[in-house]
Amino acid sequence: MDTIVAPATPTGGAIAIVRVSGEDAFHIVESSFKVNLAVKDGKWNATLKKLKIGDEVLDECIVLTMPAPKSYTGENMVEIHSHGSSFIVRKIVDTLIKHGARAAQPGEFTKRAVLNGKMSILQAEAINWLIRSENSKGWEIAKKQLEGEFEAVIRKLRKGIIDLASDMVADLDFSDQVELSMDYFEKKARYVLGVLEKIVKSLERSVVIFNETKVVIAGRPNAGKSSLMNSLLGRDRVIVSDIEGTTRDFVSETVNIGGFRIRLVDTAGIRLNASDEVEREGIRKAYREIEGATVLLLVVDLERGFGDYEKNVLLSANGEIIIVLNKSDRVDDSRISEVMESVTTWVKNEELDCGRVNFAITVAKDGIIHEVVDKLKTILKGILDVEIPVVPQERYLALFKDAHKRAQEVVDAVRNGMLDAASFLLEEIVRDLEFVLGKVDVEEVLDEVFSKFCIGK
Ligand SMILES: Nc1nc2c(ncn2[C@@H]2O[C@H](COP(=O)(O)OP(=O)(O)OP(=O)(O)O)[C@@H](O)[C@H]2O)c(=O)[nH]1
Ligand SMILES: [Mg+2]
Repeated sequence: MDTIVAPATPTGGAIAIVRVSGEDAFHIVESSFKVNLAVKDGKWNATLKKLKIGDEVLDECIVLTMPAPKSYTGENMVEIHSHGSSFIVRKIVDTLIKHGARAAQPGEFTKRAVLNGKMSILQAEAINWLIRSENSKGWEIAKKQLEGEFEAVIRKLRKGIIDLASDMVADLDFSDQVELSMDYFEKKARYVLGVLEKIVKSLERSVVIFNETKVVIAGRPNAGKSSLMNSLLGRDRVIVSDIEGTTRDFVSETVNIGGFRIRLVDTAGIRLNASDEVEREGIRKAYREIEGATVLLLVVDLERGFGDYEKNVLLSANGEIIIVLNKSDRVDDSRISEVMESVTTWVKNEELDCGRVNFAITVAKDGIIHEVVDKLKTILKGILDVEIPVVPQERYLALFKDAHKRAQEVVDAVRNGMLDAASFLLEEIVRDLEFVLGKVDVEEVLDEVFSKFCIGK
């Protein structure tokens, strides 16, 4: 394979590292800079060397040699630690290329590590997210996947499914000697469903942990959305007025709540009979924000109560919900109970997930919003509770949702005594898991995964 080279550090640091990997790595470095690396078989070696281009010393560098197979890629590798000048780095890379190395593609070092059996595809993906992790939870998830925890879950699940499918086939083939009951099959199928459910849930949370958490404020015009936004930000960011439809487009700001970086979005008031096109467009955008919210703050004006506006919004929400009962200074306690009661009754009738609906009583205009902040913190803490450590790699997201749906179909099929259909579905799930493990369509997986890496990794 070619010998590849790339800077592994961003510009602007005190030290820069250039990586070289490939069979000829040592030789190319030696001839490029007129040095003798004195590589010892099987041993890493770090020496301080004056790197020369022609007769001139370019820089004094630490040169680290790592002979195959004891290196990151599994090939002969050299790391050159120079001073962090972009000029020096460019000179080093250019000179190596002149002497036979090739510029590396994004992720090519890690791709080689996978191809040389130094790590699995799941570990390689974990590394990419480890680099991107910005908080302790993200770091923990990526590190655990790197250590193989997620892979172990998948392998165990795969084995369980294969055993179950073969029991089903045996039952179909030797039905006169049936020994296994339908209860047995249903119990096993439910186990598969349960694990996939945990994975899907963990993935959803992982997406939030590695990205910004979006908290969207919605509600009818004049409910006090912008007042709530300003109070949460601690400053007057959005115009507040008693004219309905004051906020026409959505306004968004980043805040830190309970250690979480949050994108807070104030939307245009949902008015079903919006008077003009500008406001209607604002409302369409508001609905898109509502659908994509991790947490929805639905502001209800206690004087006006819970009506069709609010119901429409709730039906569009996919995340957690806090019903913000605002303008509590204008009503008495019995009114508050009445509105809460009507929300609860409606939620029950619609069979919305009650666990997602919380209440907070506020006076947004005076900044009395601690109940919202407390509920928000509790919900965000819950999001941190990820049972299975899995990074939010795009190729898993849809795949595990599909697999989960299939597992539900397996349970249904077993209940209807259709073991042939169930075993067929189980085989499909096994194929999905093998795709995740990189056992099938390897090239396709590698290309997708490594195109998203940075150069030098
Ligand atoms: N009494 C009382 N008035 C409030 C409260 N919160 C907001 N208001 C008032 O209600 C009016 C509307 O407030 P906004 O925050 O602009 O409402 P909005 O939901 O953003 O309205 P649009 O942008 O038009 O959709 C303003 O006059 C606020 O001062 C509250 O808790 N109590
Ligand atoms: Mg507003």
